[in-house]
Amino acid sequence: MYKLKSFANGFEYIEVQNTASSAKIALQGAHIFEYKREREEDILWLSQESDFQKTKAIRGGVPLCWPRFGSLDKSLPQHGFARTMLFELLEVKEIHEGKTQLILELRDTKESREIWDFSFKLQMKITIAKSLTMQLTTTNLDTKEMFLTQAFHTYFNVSDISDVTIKGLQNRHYFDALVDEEFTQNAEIRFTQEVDRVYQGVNAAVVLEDKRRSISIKSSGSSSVVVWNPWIEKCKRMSGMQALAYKEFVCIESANAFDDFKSLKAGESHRLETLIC
Ligand code: TA6
Repeated sequence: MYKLKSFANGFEYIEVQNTASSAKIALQGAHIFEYKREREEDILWLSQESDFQKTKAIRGGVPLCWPRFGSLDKSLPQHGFARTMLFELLEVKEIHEGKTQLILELRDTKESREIWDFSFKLQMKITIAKSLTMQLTTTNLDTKEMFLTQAFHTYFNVSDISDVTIKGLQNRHYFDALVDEEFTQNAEIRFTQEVDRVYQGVNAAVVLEDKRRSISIKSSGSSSVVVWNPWIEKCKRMSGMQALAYKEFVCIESANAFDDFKSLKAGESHRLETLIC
């Protein structure tokens, strides 16, 4: 079952409910801001300060960073512009009683071409079931080559950040954005301070272990993973975040970032895919 709904201010979203799971997806940014499996707490964290204002990025859920991850490209907003643009809902298919698939699409507009002079098609295919599958396909409809970095900037709901362990990134090199230096990850990741790292050469599932559950994040079309928690001081400076919110989430972001960028010739496509289960 699915319904197209809107908040009092006209902000539109799709509500999906099936026998295995439920979800809410904003048309703006094709932004999944709720995903729950039957009889479980939300897998995704959503800030209590989220007020769903048009053209303002939602804090939490799965923001799409596209056509840039990060803020290295000063000609574009941090994490690009897709997360604040209105996608078109092309299709909702109820594959079976426990699996619903949605396809949303964004095309270049006069506004997008003013800040990023490319014709493109960006398609987000979301499968809501006992697992959550996200497929973001970029097609270069322009005549010139397209440089692309991107990420599913997924905010995972956790019982307490101090009880979290992230496995699967041992022995991977990472760029530490806090000190602009490269390191190698030796042990499993625990949190006792701000963490903002881009792991490279990732080709296996990353596992988020929390007191109440273990979640696997497996990607294709990507070999970089971002791990971020703002910790105490940065959390206080973040927009749309309460002072103690850092305790409630960790971001594990399947990406094409840094050395894992993509270059698409005219007519070429690239798909970033992530399975959360
Ligand atoms: O993915 C980590 C990061 O780049 C952090 O440095 C922090 O800026 C976070 O994204 C949130 O960015 P946003 O633009 O959503 O406030």
